[in-house]
Amino acid sequence: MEIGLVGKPNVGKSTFFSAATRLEVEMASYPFTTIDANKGVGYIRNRCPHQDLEVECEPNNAPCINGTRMIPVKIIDVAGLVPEAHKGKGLGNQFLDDLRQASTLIHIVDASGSTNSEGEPCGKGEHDPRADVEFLTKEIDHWLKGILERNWDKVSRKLEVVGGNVEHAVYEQLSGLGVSEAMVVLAVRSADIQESPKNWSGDDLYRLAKAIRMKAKPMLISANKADLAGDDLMDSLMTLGDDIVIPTSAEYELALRKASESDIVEYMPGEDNFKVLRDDISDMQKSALDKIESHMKRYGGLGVQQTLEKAIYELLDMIVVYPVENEHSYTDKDGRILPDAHLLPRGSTAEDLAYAVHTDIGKGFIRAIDSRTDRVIGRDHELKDGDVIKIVSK
Ligand SMILES: Nc1nc2c(ncn2[C@@H]2O[C@H](COP(=O)(O)OP(=O)(O)O)[C@@H](O)[C@H]2O)c(=O)[nH]1
Ligand SMILES: [Mg+2]
Repeated sequence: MEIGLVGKPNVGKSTFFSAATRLEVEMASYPFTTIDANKGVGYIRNRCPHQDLEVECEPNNAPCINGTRMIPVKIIDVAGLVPEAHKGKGLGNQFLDDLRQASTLIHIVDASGSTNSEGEPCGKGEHDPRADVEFLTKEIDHWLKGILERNWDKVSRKLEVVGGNVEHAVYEQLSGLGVSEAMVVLAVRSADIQESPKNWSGDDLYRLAKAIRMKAKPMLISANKADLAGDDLMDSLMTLGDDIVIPTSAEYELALRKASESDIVEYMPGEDNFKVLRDDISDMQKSALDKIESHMKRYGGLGVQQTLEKAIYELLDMIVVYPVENEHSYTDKDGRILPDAHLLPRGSTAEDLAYAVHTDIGKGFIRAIDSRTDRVIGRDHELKDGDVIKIVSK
């Protein structure tokens, strides 16, 4: 499961990526720290169960900072997208390749309107960032439509002659794009196409592509460079239809995380304040920090952390669950307390967790125990965020 950062060039994708993937923690090893030039690991916050259970945790896959677990999520800094990318313009194809892997997208726009539609700098407010939201979703829709269209004659003829399920046929066309068959079923229903598959028009396929994109690549908008944007620009973006829009300043977030690494400030990502730790900073540093502080107060934070968390907790509707081997000491087989955190879709059951931990544990599932209550739970028991679960398996 990966988060894709998308948008045209120069809006701050790489700055957002650097900020989000920088976390200073004292840990020997945690997974996939740096994967690739444009792939890394960001973190979403989750209350560590150690706070309620009154133990000290020994994190393995998700560091704990003062009672907050930082749950790793992969982030891809997707190549900048320009209009007509689906026709191969700009880095079109590279963009689309990166996009396959993403389960959710953060569309970064320059809220200050100082980047034109091709991604070149322009005077502040000269470009309307709302236009970018429209163009980007259209690009993705055209790309998906192109894939569907490629073999549609053959596929639809076969459906007519041999029979078969149209949703399954569509699903097969999109393999490798992170689209599940269940998503296709919902999308076909919502696209509400009247014709039989053989007669689907380009417009029908486009509507279907759009419906699939909305299910398979749910997106939220980071109104970046909020530090430059005036009130009018921010207001016009914030009321953009149904989309979730979060004011962000990737540049400030990056500056603050760097300052935290150099022990100039103490800052927990996502909070709306920080503490200056040194009194020997220069006037320039001081005034930069003052600006950041007043921006944070105004927007309730810098937005980078909030954006990641909304993508995972709201768009993807995930929960965090902590599996343990011993339900009384909350340890794994090596005696580590609350070592691992697992991200699972809401609705996941005790058995789903068992499979997420290991296929063999899933196969041998007997029952589970909710460590917080000491109650035995069955395989179909739905888990909730923050659960600490022991699985009994053959
Ligand atoms: N003022 C301001 N500038 C930013 C912000 N984020 C990025 N920038 C600047 O915008 C320019 C483009 O950023 P970059 O991350 O390379 O954009 P990308 O092409 O989308 O990856 C750089 O000069 C950044 O310093 C922000 O939040 N505020
Ligand atoms: Mg970049």
